[in-house]
Amino acid sequence: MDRQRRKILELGLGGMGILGGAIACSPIRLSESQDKSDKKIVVPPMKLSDASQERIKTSGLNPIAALREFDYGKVSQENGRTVREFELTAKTKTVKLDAATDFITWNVNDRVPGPTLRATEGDRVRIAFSNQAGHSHSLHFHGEHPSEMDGIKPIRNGAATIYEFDAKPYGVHLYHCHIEPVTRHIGKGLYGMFIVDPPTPRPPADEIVLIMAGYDTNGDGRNEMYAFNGLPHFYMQQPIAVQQNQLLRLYVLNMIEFDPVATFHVHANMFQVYRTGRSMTPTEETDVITMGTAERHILELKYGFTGKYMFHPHQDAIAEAGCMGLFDVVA
Ligand SMILES: [Cu+2]
Repeated sequence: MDRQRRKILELGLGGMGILGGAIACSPIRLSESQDKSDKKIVVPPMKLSDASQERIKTSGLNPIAALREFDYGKVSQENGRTVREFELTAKTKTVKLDAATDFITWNVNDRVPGPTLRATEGDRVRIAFSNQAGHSHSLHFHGEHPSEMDGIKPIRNGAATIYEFDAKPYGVHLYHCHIEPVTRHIGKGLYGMFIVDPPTPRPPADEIVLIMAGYDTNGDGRNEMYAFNGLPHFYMQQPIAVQQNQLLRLYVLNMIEFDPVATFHVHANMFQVYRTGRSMTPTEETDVITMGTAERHILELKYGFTGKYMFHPHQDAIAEAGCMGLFDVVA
């Protein structure tokens, strides 16, 4: 069995029938540090219900792929350093947030959120960005780079550009469209996570991406629906299986426009906070952390007891409108 196939099976996606084919085409990879480590990280199979499979198919959104999939780019060496090339395309796509709600997204690579890009501090990152969305867009990255790579210049529909810079500093970052009104361009889905790993890798862990976002479905400047990784209420319907007594590393990003802050809270546990992922030692232990728009953190925890545990912002109106999920801790 080849390595890619084995990874897919380890991720529990092998038996997904119609979805298996679609997901297997995308670059599902555990983090490189996990790949290289002797310590085996267990990713329990996600047994997708028929309803979940149907919802992923009809919604046009795939929160399973967003959860543990990292895009390390096409890797090469230039003058003795690692270069990672990414191809990102702005697209327009109508998705189904629930049975009654169609929503036109502006997005990257037909996904909301866009792919989670990943590099190691000091790598050269080269992003070929093309715009096929019908409107002007751009990609603005957080992190350090020269002004000409800051991604605030509109790239017209049908045009392309290259953003190139060194991946630094290590931490959890993000990218998003920076065309005005930015509230709309982010609110309609043109964003993703950008992880820069430290030169010395973090300890092995089950690594999970959770991006909170809101949807203004009627254009009134307020969000009517919210979601983790794109699809409202999905992880309540389909809990995220995690292993008991194993380090769980959450990369959490708040991309909610229109609401000034959202918190992130886990039930029945505490987590270690690595603010913006900018340290190797935690700065705080808590069970609820407040995040303004674009704030992001690494949160680490272990569940000592099996069972189902909720996670959600403690602005409960946001949670109840779709930004809520469950971990299913298994032995
Ligand atoms: Cu845009």
